[in-house]
Amino acid sequence: MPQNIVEKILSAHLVEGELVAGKEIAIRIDQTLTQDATGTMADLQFESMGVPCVKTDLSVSYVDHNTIQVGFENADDHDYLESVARRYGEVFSRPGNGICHQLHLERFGKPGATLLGSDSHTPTGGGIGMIAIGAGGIDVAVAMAGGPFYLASPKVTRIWLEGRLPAGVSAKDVILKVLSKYGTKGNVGKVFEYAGPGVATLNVSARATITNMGAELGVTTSVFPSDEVTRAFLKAQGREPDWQPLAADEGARYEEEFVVDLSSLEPLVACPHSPGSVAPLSRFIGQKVNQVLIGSCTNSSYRDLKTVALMLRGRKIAPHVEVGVACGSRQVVEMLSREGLLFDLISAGVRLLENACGFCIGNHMSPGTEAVSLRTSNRNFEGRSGTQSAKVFLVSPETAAAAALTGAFTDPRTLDLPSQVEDPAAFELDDSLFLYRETAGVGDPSAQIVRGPNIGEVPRGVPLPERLDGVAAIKVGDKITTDHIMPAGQRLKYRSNIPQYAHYVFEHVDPEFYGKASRNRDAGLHNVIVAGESYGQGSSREHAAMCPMYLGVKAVIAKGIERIHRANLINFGIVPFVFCDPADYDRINAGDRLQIAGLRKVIEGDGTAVVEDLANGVSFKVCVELSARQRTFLLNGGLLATVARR
Ligand code: MIC
Ligand code: SF4
Repeated sequence: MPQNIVEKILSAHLVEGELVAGKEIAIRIDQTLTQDATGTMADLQFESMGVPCVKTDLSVSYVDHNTIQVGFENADDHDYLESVARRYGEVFSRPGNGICHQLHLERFGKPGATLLGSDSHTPTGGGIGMIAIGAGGIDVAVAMAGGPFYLASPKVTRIWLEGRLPAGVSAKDVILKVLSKYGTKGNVGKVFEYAGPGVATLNVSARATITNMGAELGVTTSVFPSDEVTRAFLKAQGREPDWQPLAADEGARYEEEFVVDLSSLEPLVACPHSPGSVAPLSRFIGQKVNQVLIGSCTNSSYRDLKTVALMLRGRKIAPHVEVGVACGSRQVVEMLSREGLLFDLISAGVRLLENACGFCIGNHMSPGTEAVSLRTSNRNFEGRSGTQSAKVFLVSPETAAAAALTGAFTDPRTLDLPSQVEDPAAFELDDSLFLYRETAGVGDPSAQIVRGPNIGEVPRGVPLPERLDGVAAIKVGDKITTDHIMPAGQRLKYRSNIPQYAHYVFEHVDPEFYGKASRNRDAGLHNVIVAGESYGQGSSREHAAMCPMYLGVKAVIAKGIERIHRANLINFGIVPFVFCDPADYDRINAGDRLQIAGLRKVIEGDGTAVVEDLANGVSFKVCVELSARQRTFLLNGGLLATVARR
C-alpha cells in the first residue's frame, strides 16, 4: 500500500493500535522538549514516576518563557529545571540560548523522528519532516520515562503547494491563507501534510513557520517532506548525518486536499482577536500603527530577521511607532551581529529584545490602551499582549518591517525589497549554552535537586465521585482559549505554585470565579464549566486543567473541546462532556445547580449521562467518548493518581 509521510512515520513508531482514523493509537517517542513555563510541572511529575533517568533518545529542557526575573520565582524555576536535567539526563538549554522551537529545529530535530513537547508549537519540527506534537506536561513526562504517547490516529489532509512566492509575500502569508480556509476550529484529529512542486521553493525556516502556526488550526500536527533543502539546512547546521529523505509514495491516500498557488498569494493579516480572522492587508492600508513587534517562534529565523534588517537598512522607523525585534536563538543573534545587521536594526531605531518568548506571551512590551500592534507571532487572543483593549494583528516580517518604516499598514511590495535571503552554507555553531550533553540519557545520580520556595507540588486528583452534585460555576461562549482559562503574562511566574496560580483561573472572563469556585468546593459541591464550541484552544498548558481541578472542577460541558486541552482534562480527572444536542447549551445558566446520578457508572459505561438542572427543572443528555485508558484515569482522579496506584 502506498503511504503518505504521516503513515510512514507513525507506522514506524506504532506500539499499539492500528492506523484507522479516529481510533486510539500509541506511538514511541524519540525526542521530547519541555520549556520552563510547563517544564517545572512536567519535571515534578517525571520525578514522581521514580525512573532513574530519561529513556528517550533525547530530552531537552529549555528556558525561554519565564526570563523576565522580576522577583525570585523565575530564577528558582531555572535552578530547579537545571538540577533535574543534570540528575536525570536531560540536556538543559540555559536562558539566553533562545526559543525552544527555533533551537530544536536548529540543533536537534531529525527527519522521520517523533518529538513530543509540552508546548503547542512543537509542530515547528514538522518543517524538517518530523512528527512533532504538542501535549500536556504529564504526557511528556510519561514519554521521558519511556512510555508511549496516545493519540487518535489522524486523518491526513494534503496541502498541495504550487508556484513560487512573489517578493514581499512569505511563509506567514501561506499559513494565514490555510487558516482562512480551515479556521481555528473543527480540525481536531487531522494532520496537514504539505506536498507539491512549491515545497522545493520554500526553505526550512519558511516550512517551520507554516508548521508552527498549524497549531492555530487545532490540528494534531503538520509535516513537510524531507528533501535536498532539508539536507542543505542540516548540513549548514553541521548535522548532515541526521538527514534522511522522506516523501509520500506515489498514489498515497489523503482524506482531503487544498491547493495553494504560492504565486498568486498576497500579504494577509490575522485581525483581532483570532489567528483565524484572516483578511487581505490591502483592506487596512494607511491605517495608523502604534507598535510593531518582530520575533516569536513563528518568525524569528535568520532568514526572517535578515530580511527585516535589510528592509530597515539606512532608514529610520516612523516617529510615532514603537518597534521591537527578538531573535529566535543565539545563533540568529550571532549571525546578524557578525554580518552587521544588528547595526541596521539599532540604527533604524529598533529596540532589541531578548531572544526569548517575551512579548509573544505578554511578558513585556504590552501596548498602550486601544493601541494597534502588528506582530509576527502566532496568537492574537484578546488580552494576551497584556492590554485588554489592544488590537493585535498577526503579519509577516515583511509587512511588519513596512509598518515600522511608515507607521501605518503598508504593502511591503510597494517598498524597495531586498533580494530573497538564502540560508548560509554554514551557520555559526556554538552549543555552549546547552548543558549536560555529555550525560544526556544517563544523568548524574549524585546531583542534588534544587528546590527554592517557588517550587511547589503537583496537586493529586481524587477518585471520581459516585454522583456529580455541582454548580455551573461559569458559562462561557465559543473559542475560549487557554489564555482565557489560565492567563500567562504577569501571572506566568506562578506556574510552579498551583495554589497561588489557581487564584487567576478565568481572571479576565469572570474575576469572581476563584471566589465562587472555592466557596462551592469548600461547601462540598462540585464545580462545572459550561462552554461553547472549541473550548480550550491554543496552548498546551496543563495548568488550564490542573488549577480548575484544584478548585474542585469535576466536569466541563461544552459544544466542542480542542485536542490538547481535552487530553489535559482527562489527565487531571475532569470529565470532558459534550452536549448531545448543542441547543441544550442555551438551557443552562451560570449558577444553576447540576446533578448527574451515577457519574462513575456513566464513565464505566458508554459515557452518556443525563444532567438534571435543578434551577429550571430541565434535563438534557451529554456524552464523552473514552478509551479504556482514559476511563481508568477519570475514575482514579487522573493520570498521576493512576500511576501512584500502580
Ligand atoms: C503559548 O504560546 O501560549 C505558550 C506559552 O507557549 C504555551 C505554553 C504555555 O502556556 O506554557 C503553548 O503554546 O503551549
Ligand atoms: Fe514562546 Fe510565543 Fe512560541 Fe509560545 S508561541 S513558544 S510563547 S514564542
